[in-house]
Amino acid sequence: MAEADAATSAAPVSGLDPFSDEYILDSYPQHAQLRDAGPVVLLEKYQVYATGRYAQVRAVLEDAATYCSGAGVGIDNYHKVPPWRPPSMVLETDPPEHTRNRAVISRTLSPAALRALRAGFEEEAAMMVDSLLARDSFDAVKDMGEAFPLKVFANAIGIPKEGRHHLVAYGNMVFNGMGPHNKLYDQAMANPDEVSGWVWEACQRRNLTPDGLGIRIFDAVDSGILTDEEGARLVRSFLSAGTDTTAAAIVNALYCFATNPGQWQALRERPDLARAAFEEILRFESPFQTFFRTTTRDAELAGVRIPAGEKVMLSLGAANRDPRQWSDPDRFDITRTTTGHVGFGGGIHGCVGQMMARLELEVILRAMAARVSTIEITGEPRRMLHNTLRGMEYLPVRLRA
Ligand code: OVM
Repeated sequence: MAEADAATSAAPVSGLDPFSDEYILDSYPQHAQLRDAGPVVLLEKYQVYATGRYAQVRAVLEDAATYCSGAGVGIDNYHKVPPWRPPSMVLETDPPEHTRNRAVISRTLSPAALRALRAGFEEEAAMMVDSLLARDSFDAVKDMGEAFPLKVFANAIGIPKEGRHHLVAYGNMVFNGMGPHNKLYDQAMANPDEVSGWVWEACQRRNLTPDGLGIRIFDAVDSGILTDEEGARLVRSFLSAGTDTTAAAIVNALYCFATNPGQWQALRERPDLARAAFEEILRFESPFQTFFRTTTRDAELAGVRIPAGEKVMLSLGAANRDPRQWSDPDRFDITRTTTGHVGFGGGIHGCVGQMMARLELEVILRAMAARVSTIEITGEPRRMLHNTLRGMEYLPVRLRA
């Protein structure tokens, strides 16, 4: 099915640069250009293929045999450029290793394990919102987006309390590191040894609390499935994937509701919509905007030929607003059906931490819905310039009871 044949055509060439300041600061018109340029295009500047259309993004996600992850999910092809860190054992692998490693992570994030975390998360969310209500205004990026996962998620994994700010810097390296070697890449990689060193220490068995999720990974070491080094590297996946993504989601949630006050009132009236609201936030302002796959063989996507060994960029952000898939895609509506959004990716690599992310966002949205009547932006927000994540660098907010 993925074989190329004579009926296929070459990809149209596009001059768009998804990693430029202009694209990042004004993404939605640029996403439309990417989608309208064709189902698959060749990005001239980087000589990689790209799609922003929902149907093609979905098709690539669902065909891991043709579109692999083992050559990295950033723009660099690890078969040609050495990875900047030892590759992730789950994000940057293919079956059968991927299947085995993902199962180890998956077991630690069981429904029972997540249920056990809920009450503590609720308590922290209530305390956080109460203290923010007492302030005239605050920075939603630092005081909410980063503060919440650095406390509750890091506690849940069971890593040391000292130095957790390194997790934000590390996430910046991981996610900016998926983009081209531009100024954003270089800024993120400014202090690699200190940051990576701290994270690697935090992943070691001796530094994990006995009641956290991180130490459970080492059960697979004890049963001989993984080596000690592999155990630490799987714990590293929690820390890589679970901080900056969630932080961006929290900030984007605040931004969506501050700019759509009617939707905030709708959530206050029906706090049971909190989980649905989070899915719409992921669709509407997807924290994880782009990642890549690499073709394992000559492929054909919507009639366009993609040779073997090529990088294909998936714009999740563009797919989540593709008018070919969604009606009125640029409207933020917490009551819409969001089934099938690709904010968590999809296929065999679909976010393994999604139930954790949902738990964190649900408790925050519920804590706010119970206490906050209005969410106001009090100054000039600054969008985060970032190769992969969509979020804010600064978002001054006032909450009123
Ligand atoms: C990992 C990893 C890193 C970043 C993201 C991610 C979205 C996973 O190290 O496994 O999933």
